[in-house]
Amino acid sequence: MTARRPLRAGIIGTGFIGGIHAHAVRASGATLTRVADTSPERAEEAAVRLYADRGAASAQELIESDEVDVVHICTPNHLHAELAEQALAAGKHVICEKPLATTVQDAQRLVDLAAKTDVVTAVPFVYRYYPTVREARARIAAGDAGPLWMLHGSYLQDWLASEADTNWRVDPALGGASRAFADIGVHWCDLMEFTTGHRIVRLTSLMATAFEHRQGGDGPGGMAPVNTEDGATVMFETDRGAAGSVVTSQVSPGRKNRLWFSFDGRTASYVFDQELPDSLWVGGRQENRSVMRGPDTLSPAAAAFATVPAGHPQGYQDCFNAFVGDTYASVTDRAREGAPTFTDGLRAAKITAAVVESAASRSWVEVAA
Ligand code: SOE
Repeated sequence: MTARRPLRAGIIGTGFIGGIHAHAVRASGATLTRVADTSPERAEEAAVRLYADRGAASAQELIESDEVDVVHICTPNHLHAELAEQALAAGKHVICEKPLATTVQDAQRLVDLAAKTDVVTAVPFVYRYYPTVREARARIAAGDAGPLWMLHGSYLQDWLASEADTNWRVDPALGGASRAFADIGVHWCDLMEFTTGHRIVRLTSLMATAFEHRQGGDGPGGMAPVNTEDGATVMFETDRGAAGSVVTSQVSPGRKNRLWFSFDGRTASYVFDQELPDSLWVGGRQENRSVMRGPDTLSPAAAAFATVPAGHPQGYQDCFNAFVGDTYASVTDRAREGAPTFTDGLRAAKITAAVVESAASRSWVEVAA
């Protein structure tokens, strides 16, 4: 058997998330040949920091490079659609950070363009890769809980819990019309739809801000008005007749990255907590159980995602590595069931648009199919 040439990856945008992608590229056996940032100098600095072969002078140079097979887009949100379109036009496989696009129209255009090619597309809904999430999914698919009727949870963070905290995501021109929901609420909705098989058909939402101003503007005291939500609550109905709700917030002091769900059926409920991801809580009328992650505790579909021995924490970077590994396997081998694609990015854009519309109109809104 002859060894295959490793895939060659290029990463555009080398901040926090670009670094996570770089680790995942290497963990998946690929070579990081190029990185690009806002200037050639920053790209060269990032190439050293992220162990890339070299910096590209621009995003366009990276996309057109003969030494890049897969383009990872890790820039601020407003650049995603344009760069993804250029990468597709250049015949490259594309992993684009979420949101795939800041409008449904742009996300739809990307899905349509990708459908005309044979490249692989992906959006990092990486929480799908926790073995305990897969365990809940397997048990729900097997009907262990009976019909699910109540789907609820939250996704809470605190990295913006001070008016001194700011970020490009706060500015709608860079981040899009929604901030907290588009950044983290979409993860929860993706996880819910992926794990349960239910689809949100209509919803009503409320958006709120904890801070009217944050630092970093030209106003008095260097402050800028805040025009995106610090948090959103969403109540919804699904195509299979369940009710549900999710609270998302980036100003919940003490909550670092608490993506939590409870999916409740008549005979069991399944609870997952991203800050304690090595166990799945299974609620029952007579007794509750905590299923630990391990090769002999999970069903085969979930055990396949347990990459370190039981009792050794498996976390966020491991999920990212598994996601990138799955995406690369789709390039070299065959499409993997459960790997999130541009179609899932479009789905998130549709739900986000409905959340924004509902909050503005204070009414129930149908989610586009
Ligand atoms: C910031 O809120 C962030 O990095 C998100 O952008 C990621 O998608 C999430 O996984 C962790 O938090």
